[in-house]
Amino acid sequence: MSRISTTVENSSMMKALRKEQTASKPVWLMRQAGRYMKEYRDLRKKVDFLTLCKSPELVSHVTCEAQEKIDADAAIIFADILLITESLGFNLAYSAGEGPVLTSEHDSLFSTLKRPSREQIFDQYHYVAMGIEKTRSSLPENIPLIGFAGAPFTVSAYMIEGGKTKTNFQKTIDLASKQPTAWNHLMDVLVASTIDYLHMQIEHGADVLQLFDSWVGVLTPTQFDQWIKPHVSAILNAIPSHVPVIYFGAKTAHLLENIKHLPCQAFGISDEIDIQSAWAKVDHAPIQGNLNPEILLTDWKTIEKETIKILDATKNKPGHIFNLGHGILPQTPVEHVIDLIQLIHGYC
Ligand code: 1CP
Repeated sequence: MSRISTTVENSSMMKALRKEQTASKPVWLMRQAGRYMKEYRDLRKKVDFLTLCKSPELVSHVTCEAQEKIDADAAIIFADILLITESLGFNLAYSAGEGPVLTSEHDSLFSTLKRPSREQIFDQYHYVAMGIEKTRSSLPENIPLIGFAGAPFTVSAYMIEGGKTKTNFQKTIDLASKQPTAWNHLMDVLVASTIDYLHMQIEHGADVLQLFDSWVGVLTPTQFDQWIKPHVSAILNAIPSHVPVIYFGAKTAHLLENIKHLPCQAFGISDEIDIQSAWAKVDHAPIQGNLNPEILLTDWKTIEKETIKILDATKNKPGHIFNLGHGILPQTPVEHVIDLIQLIHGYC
């Protein structure tokens, strides 16, 4: 049951993704539901992170609460890019200090890794499907719901390194460069399961998708073309054309001329490059970004100045969605986020 509502289609976010003029600039923020918000921290005192991700009622609550509180023009379903690894035989845990920790019985070449069937993905992630349905029915009709997945490189990095990298992705780069057969097998399994996972999200009400390739910026353009592009393209080509997809990676200024060839609707831009140059590098395709999240930790004058720089640089040019260059930092004052969005909406 795929769902396209005319109000969602006419929202500023969907219009920007089609490069149409909008009355005000659409804005949402990566990690807009999370630890910087008191309501979220209070809830997390009562439930652990994975239990929260697996409770459709709470997922819907957290997703909608954040969108409403900051007045964002889109909501992103509360989940995590690493949930998919549970269907690949990984034991996933989140520890307070260290972040995600992944363990499995797989050997170092992942030769025992098997592609889960489509039915298995739909069964195992039924909680994501239900979270999306509940969220879609609770959100205002004109607010698009963004579904998401991690891209194969970024997810594989956690599988190979066992969690947050301690070797600056060296183990992952070694596998890709020295064990091409194992790498391609790992990518094929991730591509197939990610396609099924995203199809499920579309069927249950996701209006837009974002593919998070957060750590791809550690690669060179040649490595990107060789190790990443075919697999990300396979995912993007499997998404029905009425669903726009945003591809995001941090610190990818040196890759934008390669990234622009991916078959997707829009590109996430991180903050190490000015938005005007980034836009030129992707031939003025729709973009999303790119305020440095650390700016939100400073004073209002600085926030205003840096925000207006981006607004001026993209003024009267359709196809820009305001966002941060990466996720909101947990120590961000929520008032700064609310004021930021008000400033963007009020800017003519
Ligand atoms: O303690 C807690 O409450 C858990 C913190 C947390 C949260 C709020 C984690 C653990 N994941 C999430 C939610 C989440 N993760 C969302 C939905 C919330 C929203 O955006 O509003 C999304 C889209 C993600 C995606 C995600 N998870 C990414 C890609 C985005 C990015 O920031 O680059 C990545 C890399 C992860 C892995 C992950 N999960 C959690 C943490 C702390 C991390 C990063 C670990 C690291 O630095 O390597």
